[in-house]
Amino acid sequence: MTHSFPTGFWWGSASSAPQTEGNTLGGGKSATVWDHWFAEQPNRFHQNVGPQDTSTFYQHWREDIALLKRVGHNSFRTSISWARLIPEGRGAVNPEAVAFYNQVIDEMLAQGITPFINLFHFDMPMVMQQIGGWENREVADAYAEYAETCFRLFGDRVKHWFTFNEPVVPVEGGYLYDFHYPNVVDFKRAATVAYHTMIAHAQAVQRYRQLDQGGDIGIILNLTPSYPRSENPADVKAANIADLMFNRSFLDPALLGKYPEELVDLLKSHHQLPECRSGDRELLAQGVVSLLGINYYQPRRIKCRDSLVNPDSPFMPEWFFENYEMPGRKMNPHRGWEIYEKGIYDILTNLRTEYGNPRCFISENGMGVENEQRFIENGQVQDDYRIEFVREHLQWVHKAIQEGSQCLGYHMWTFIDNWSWCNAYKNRYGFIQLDLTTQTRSVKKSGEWFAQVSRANGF
Ligand code: BGP
Repeated sequence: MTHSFPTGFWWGSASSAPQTEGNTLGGGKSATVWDHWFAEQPNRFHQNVGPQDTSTFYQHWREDIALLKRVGHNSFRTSISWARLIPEGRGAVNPEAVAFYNQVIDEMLAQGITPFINLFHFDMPMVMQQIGGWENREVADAYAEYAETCFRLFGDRVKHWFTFNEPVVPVEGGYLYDFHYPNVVDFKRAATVAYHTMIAHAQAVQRYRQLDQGGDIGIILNLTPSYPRSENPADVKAANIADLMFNRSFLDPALLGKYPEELVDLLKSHHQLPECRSGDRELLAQGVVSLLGINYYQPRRIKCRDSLVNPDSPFMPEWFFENYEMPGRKMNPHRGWEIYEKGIYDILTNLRTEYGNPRCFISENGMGVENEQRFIENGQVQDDYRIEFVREHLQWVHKAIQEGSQCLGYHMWTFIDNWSWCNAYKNRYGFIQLDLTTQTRSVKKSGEWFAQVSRANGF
């Protein structure tokens, strides 16, 4: 074995409630923004497939957990659905939801799989969106109550909590680039949403610590390194602004308890700062996590703008940079994303040298493949491309650990092929193939390979 990992390394994968549970308006659950948007505009979703029947985990949780074990998981992340647990957003807890999540958590523990539980994966309850979603600071208070309810109900057994998954994505999707509800294009509103998300995060962290349950409270961020096209100062400056906007806007408050001054100054000079309250600085300082999840799929390459900005266009991050397509970049041709394995090492190294080497783990990494059925041979998806993808990323993770990174595990996106928002089932990511008509699950070649790697704790 050339790559062996530290004892106790977390091997597993990640998923989320809205992408796997199905039964989206059953079991006492109320609608999320996804249910609402799909009812309004089904055409926005790939092949008009909406959130209603996603992977049927609500019915098949017991056999799915058996499959987790089969593909070598010692840990697994999913999320709790706020709209299922507290259908009105605030107040009464839905007993059916409590029973469901208890069963799932207990069964995972019985199978020797450590549950990692995230509290919010893009799934704002519609009742909360109707009062403004994250633009309304009351929603942050409601979220903190919901978080505390989860800690009290499940915290005796769950010791790895996460407040948010990729909190920048609903900001980008819902308030800048039109790929999430409510399809707003307005930077100041986006900044408010981002800010209130971190206020909600800090309140949840504070409540978790008050309960003194002895576990980890973390956050999961998609850290996309910004590589400048060249060392030309104009390119470097542009890449730095992209880094501030998309990475450090969440990373700095999560790890340092405060926003980067450079980012604050930039927004201030363009009149885009959200409204702050006195006491916020102290509150944000309490939001420092004890565990950071890192989602990494692809790098971001940046160059300086070639053209002047139209001053009448809406203020956007792209006022300061352009995305750059590097000639000869390695591509995942089945998804259209660049593959740059070293990026995962650069993230871990940056955390070690610039952020005091926090406890962290890879919480998502993976390779989406469109029309993956074409790779079926003798009834099994022969996804050698995915095995190669994982192995090459793990080599860089291994190197970072050798150099001192406190990276504690590697979770793939994802376990079973699942529903992915507007892309629905277009790109498949699972260790386990899902037949959409019959809901049959079959282990892909990569699932078998991963089980071996996990059992050997290396490869
Ligand atoms: C990540 C999200 C996941 C998942 C994945 C795949 O950013 O955290 O929820 O959906 O992206 O994305 P896609 O299906 O668009 O390839």
